[in-house]
Amino acid sequence: MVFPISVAPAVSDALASGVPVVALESTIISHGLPRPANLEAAQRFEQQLLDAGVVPATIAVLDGELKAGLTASELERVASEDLPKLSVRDLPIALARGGSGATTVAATSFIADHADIRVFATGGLGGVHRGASDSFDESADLKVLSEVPITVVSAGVKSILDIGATLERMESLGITVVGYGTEDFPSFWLRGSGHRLDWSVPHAEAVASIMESREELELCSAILVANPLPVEKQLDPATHDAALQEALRRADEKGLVGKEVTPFLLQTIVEITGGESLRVNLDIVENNIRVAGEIATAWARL
Ligand code: PSU
Ligand code: MN
Repeated sequence: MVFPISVAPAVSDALASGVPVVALESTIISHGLPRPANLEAAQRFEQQLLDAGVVPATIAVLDGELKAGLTASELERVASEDLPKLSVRDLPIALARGGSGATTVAATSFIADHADIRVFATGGLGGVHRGASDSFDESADLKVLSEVPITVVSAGVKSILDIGATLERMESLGITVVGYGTEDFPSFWLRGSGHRLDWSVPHAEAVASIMESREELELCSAILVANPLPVEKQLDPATHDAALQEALRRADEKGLVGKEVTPFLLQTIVEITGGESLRVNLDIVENNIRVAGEIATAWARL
């Protein structure tokens, strides 16, 4: 049986000829950013890579097909249709029904790996939620990153999560974590979290050599490049703390569970900060795409 994936010609040509490629996820477009700013942002993310000589591969499921690389009209669909959020466990259902959906970090990594794409830029990863010792709410992103040899650039994880527990789980799961020019694990809207990392790398070439070593060792776990925003671009810490407390309170009040939790918290924080968190969010993705582009370029050279 052939693996049911449709790789865009620009992406497969690039991979075949050693041109750098970076995967992008679609849940951030469909569930993480409000309309209509989301379409503009999705187009900008792709353009930013193209400007750096890197081929973008936005990943989604459309009409029962796993897609790596979208056409302009497919990207519009992802931004404008009400698509379900798909993790890896949802993919067989979407395929069997001929359905469509936006892919999380977990599902995007899985699909990117099958398309032979090695570098992936996102905003923030999923992780262990606060109160997980009772709720067991831990994102499938972590489990999948323990199984897929991809390099994902993220601004750490959001403070909606239990960051310490998330780092502990990444250690147990064998996910390699490096700070990009920092030893303080970023907390998405804020440059740091106070959680120290064991390793940091100074530039993209250093990440590419770690990727090479991972191959030599035949490890199939992910490398997480934790890339913080410059301090002058971070969200004001007082605004951040107040919005976070209020969002967690509202989620608790609603008794949310399962895959609704993360999008609800993210949306509520945008509301409470009057869009300020959104501006920071866009800067973060742009910053991660820049670094992912540099890593993919260094990797293509090796
Ligand atoms: N965290 C963020 N921004 C996001 C997400 C998480 O800071 O957009 C999205 C990503 O697609 C991630 C998913 O893979 O939510 C994780 O959801 P869950 O916690 O339900 O696994
Ligand atoms: Mn969850």
